[in-house]
Amino acid sequence: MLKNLAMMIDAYHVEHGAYPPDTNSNMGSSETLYYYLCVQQRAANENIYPAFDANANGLMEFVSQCQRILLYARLKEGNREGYVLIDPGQDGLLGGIIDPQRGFISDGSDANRDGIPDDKDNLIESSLDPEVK
Ligand SMILES: [Ca+2]
Ligand SMILES: [Ca+2]
Ligand SMILES: [Ca+2]
Repeated sequence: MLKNLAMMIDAYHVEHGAYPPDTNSNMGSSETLYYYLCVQQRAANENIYPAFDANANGLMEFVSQCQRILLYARLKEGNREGYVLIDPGQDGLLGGIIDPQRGFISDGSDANRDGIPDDKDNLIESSLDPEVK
């Protein structure tokens, strides 16, 4: 479940005082997340969520049950920090953009022209810390 992965991100935040990076050299965001939660932490987090090298570049990434690559981004709004984690669903399409402050924003697009907005089947976990005074 996506929630399990979100819990791992929260645990990382508690331990490191920051959310896992969303970019690392030429890795995709899901590969970067896998790297920080699994590779760097040495197997302690294995089997929390399906991972597979779906784009065959030699680096593992978190993938949904239908083998779609997840998207992950850190958020920052003022002094509040957070993240958004997205399973693009069966269609594998995001149907919007990831705003670095507000997280996922639907654009209502229907790139696969099935009459259904592409973000309709997305699963999203998102968190933004309370304002630090
Ligand atoms: Ca990969
Ligand atoms: Ca979708
Ligand atoms: Ca669609």
